[in-house]
Amino acid sequence: MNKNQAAKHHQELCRLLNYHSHRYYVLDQPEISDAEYDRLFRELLEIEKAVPELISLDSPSQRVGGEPLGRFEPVRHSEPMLSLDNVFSEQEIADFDKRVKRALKTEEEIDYFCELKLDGVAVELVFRDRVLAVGSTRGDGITGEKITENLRTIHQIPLTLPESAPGLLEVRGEVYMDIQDFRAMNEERENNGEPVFANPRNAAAGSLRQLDPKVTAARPLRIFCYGIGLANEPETATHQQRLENLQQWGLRVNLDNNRRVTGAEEVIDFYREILEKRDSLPYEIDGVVIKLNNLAQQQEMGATSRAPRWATAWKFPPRQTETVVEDVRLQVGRTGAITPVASLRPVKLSGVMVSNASLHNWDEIKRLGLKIRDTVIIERAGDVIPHVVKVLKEKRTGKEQDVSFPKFCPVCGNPVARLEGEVVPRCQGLDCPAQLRESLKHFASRTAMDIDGLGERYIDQLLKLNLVTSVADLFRLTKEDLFSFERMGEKLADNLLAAIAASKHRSLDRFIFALGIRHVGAHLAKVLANYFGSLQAMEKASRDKLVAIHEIGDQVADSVVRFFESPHNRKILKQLEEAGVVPEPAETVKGSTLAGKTFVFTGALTRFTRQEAEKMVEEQGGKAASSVSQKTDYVVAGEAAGSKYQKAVDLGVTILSEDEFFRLLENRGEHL
Ligand code: 3BD
Repeated sequence: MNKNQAAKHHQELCRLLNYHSHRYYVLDQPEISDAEYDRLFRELLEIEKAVPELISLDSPSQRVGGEPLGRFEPVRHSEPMLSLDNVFSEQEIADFDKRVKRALKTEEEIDYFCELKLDGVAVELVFRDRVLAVGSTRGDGITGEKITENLRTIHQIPLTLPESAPGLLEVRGEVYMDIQDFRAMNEERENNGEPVFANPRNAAAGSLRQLDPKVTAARPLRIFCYGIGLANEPETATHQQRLENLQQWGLRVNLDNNRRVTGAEEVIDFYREILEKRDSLPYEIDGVVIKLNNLAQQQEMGATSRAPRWATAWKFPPRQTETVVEDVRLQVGRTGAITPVASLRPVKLSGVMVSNASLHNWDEIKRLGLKIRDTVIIERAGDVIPHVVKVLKEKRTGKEQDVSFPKFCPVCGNPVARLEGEVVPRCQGLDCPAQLRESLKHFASRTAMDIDGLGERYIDQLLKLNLVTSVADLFRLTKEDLFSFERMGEKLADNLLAAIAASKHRSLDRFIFALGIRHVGAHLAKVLANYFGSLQAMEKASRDKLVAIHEIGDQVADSVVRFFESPHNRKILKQLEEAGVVPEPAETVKGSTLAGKTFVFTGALTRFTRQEAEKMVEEQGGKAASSVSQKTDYVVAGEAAGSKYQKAVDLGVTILSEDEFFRLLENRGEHL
């Protein structure tokens, strides 16, 4: 290939990769497989290696993160990034609406554009000649910090804009992290002994403030754009149209949630609707932003030096507040795990009274340095019950008491043990009523056996009346049994019995999940059900057989084996079977993530034997072959790979390291 051809090919690859990256990261509608994307990406890297002058600022290869910076340079925004005024009530929004009408000298209802107020980090992206040239933080609104390299690692930010976009475009947006991604990242940090971030916003801010872009590249950052700075904008009448333009040019805007409304009443409807939806959104928001939709009207109202007069934020009630820990109670879970829960002096938090906060575990108490009677900050994030964020040690009076580690189960009085390698103490009582209560709750829950109507209230009555000693007893209940409940009628009893009977033939994965085997959540229950097909097959599996299954590790395998070894559990399984609880067998489907792909392994693998690796490929629908040919899709090269490696290079077959191979297997939906 001569240089000219190489340049052309390079340009085409950039175009293709940018197109597919946008489909995948922004539209969430990929058209090609990860492997195919990866192949294109590798081709790009190869060309750039051969002809380095082709490496342009907007090449997809430049996302990965270049050399670490010494410091962040200041950049002045060509137009200040203003602040937002705040309102906190319906009255204040009505006042805002009146001010707008007065300023515009109109009595007609105003068109507003209502947006979610993302709780992230405000940034600006400067596109010159349709190429991302500078990216910066908001800073004080006048001057921010140049974090171009870090922003480039965010796949939802385009590196180039299409021909239709203006030559100069400064885009403003909010970089944020999804709550799920944030939790997963914190979990991993905790496992690695690294400090955790307090909330998604801090995590996003911390990730953008990395001098090494490679660190930022590994963080799950996202962006929503909400406005522009200096730009050669085409004729545009409304804010809504502006956002639609941004979307057309490949920028990510939140048009699914944001919308145009007419008049203050509808603004209030929007606010209430979003407040209601707040806990089911994948990201944190701290309110809504109300903007005049008509751009001419925006002009007319203008801005102070601090904030536009044509917009306001309407903040939600805070999710953090201060209160006092009055006591620390002990809660016993279905596996006997004893977790501490803080009893709080009741306070209002995001609009509801709360009197409990989760403390997760005993290490958490140590980490927080928490004592009983401490003044603390609690926070409610997502749908979980509030947790203690911080102890305000400066508010101590000397009357605080240490929280003591439990020696006996608070419910059954049996001794508590903290097993090796575990952070949680557990009640050792097999007949602990608290464990039984929690097992029943779990068994009947929607994601397990889904026994409609069998909630906490009835479970407590069943236990109080001594009607059940295990989950198997549920299937022996009679109508007479139920009539001894408080407020139980004919119809209710029939319904409950019918719901219990209906659960007898749930799918195998639900049943496995319902058993409450330690470390086997809904997902792994599916993996096991699909692999074994029946409980009988799973019961017989050895530890070795279990760990050979993709996604099943030592801990899970041990736990499964231990579960089936327990005479107590065996007895209950037998009783369940006798009561007619026979789950639908699962089809032992193999994964299809590697369907049609042929792998050849060469060199020494460090994590698995070659047989095991080949088996994993087959489990995912792929084929393992022994020699490299045109038909080979991947060569996985371990240490000291030899002639097969060379052959793969010669034939242009994709070569994976062991790590890359495992990532491909895990198929986390990311490109390698
Ligand atoms: C959002 C200003 C205007 C362009 C000024 C109207 C203050 C952070 O989702 N619109 C949004 C969001 C933030 C906005 C504007 N629209 N300004 C907006 C915003 N949908 N979060 N902000 N900002 C962005 C800020 N940031 C840090 C410190 C002080 N102020």
